[in-house]
Amino acid sequence: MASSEKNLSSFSGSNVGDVSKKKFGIVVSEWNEEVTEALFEGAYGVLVKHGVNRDNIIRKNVPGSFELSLASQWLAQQADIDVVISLGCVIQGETKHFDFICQAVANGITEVGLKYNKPVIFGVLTTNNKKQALERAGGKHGNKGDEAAITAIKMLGF
Ligand code: DLZ
Repeated sequence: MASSEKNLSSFSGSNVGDVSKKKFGIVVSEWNEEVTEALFEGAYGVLVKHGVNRDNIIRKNVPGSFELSLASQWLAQQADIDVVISLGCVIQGETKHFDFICQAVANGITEVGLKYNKPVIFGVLTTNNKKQALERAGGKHGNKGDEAAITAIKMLGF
């Protein structure tokens, strides 16, 4: 279990290859927008910091996390896109929606990566409440958007 104060974004950004010519697709879910915008800002900032050309970062929005899989596929099937980052935030509610969406997007994103033989990064927060989500979107537990961007860069250097 993570400690209550631990920054969970403990990925190291060191020793990564040259990504200046790589093209990144980022899909952002609009549901829980405050959180997903923070995830996007984190991811974008990390990519630029590591030398990615701003023109090579293609952002697309979808209504909710359930739509991330298909939109990721639309980007992954574009030959010039090297890696896709999927960003979303699913918060536990009073219905079974949470379980269905989390499972669908995790499976869907996995399938897209395997089908197109490209990294498709799972940058989706799945939390009990909004507070936990914000803590992981630039709060005391780091930013899963940063983490997703580092993961994308690392997978390109595999
Ligand atoms: C419907 C729904 C619910 C209840 N909760 C969330 C959520 O916490 N996070 C999220 O990204 N999307 C949610 N959605 C919307 C679904 O992802 C999807 O957009 C709709 O079911 C339409 O397909």
